[in-house]
Amino acid sequence: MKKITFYTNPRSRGAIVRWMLEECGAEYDVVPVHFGKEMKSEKYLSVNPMGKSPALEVDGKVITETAAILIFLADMYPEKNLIPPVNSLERGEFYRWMFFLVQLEYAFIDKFFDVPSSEERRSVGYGDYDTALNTLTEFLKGKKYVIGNNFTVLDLYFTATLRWAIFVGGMLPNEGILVDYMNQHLTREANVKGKELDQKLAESMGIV
Ligand SMILES: N[C@@H](CCC(=O)N[C@@H](CS)C(=O)NCC(=O)O)C(=O)O
Repeated sequence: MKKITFYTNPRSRGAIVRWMLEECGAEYDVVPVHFGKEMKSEKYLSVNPMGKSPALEVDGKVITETAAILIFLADMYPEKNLIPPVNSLERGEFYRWMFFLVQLEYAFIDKFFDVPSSEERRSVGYGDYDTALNTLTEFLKGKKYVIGNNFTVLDLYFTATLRWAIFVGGMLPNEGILVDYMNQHLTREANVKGKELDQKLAESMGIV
């Protein structure tokens, strides 16, 4: 069995990885990392030179970037059926929406910090905020899952990102197609357990 060490701050994108670790039924150690000094310390920079959370160490190899960690874990636990098989057409669709989401994440952050969409920004991968959001909304209309007929890591990542955009970012209305989609997955046992574990970790770190 591989040794997994999860470096996280429970108030970071680490919460998404936590959900995934629980979804996979993984066994892992947790190393809490505070924002600020500790995250930029020599010790943590030797794990993630970006000084950011989350990071996952698996048998001594470090993986950073939430999307990469999620895909890696989905492949590591094939029996959980959280990613379409390599070489299937669904795997192509999977990549499409995974890369779409990674860019949509920037659209949300730009919107949150009020970075203007303009002509000069037309080489930005996500296009413009409204088009990206409308594309997603149209795509998810009447759907429970992004791909096929079962929950995959894409649903986990989309749901967690939408949760952030709605509840933290306050940038989407708390109703409609995206919310209906999100609510179907938020109640998953692994998410509920992950949230509980993160809450306990936050308390032990003195984070309110
Ligand atoms: N591309 C990275 C982004 C990681 C990231 O920006 N994490 C934030 C918290 S959500 C962070 O650790 N910020 C602390 C800092 O930059 O000092 C990912 O997808 O994991």
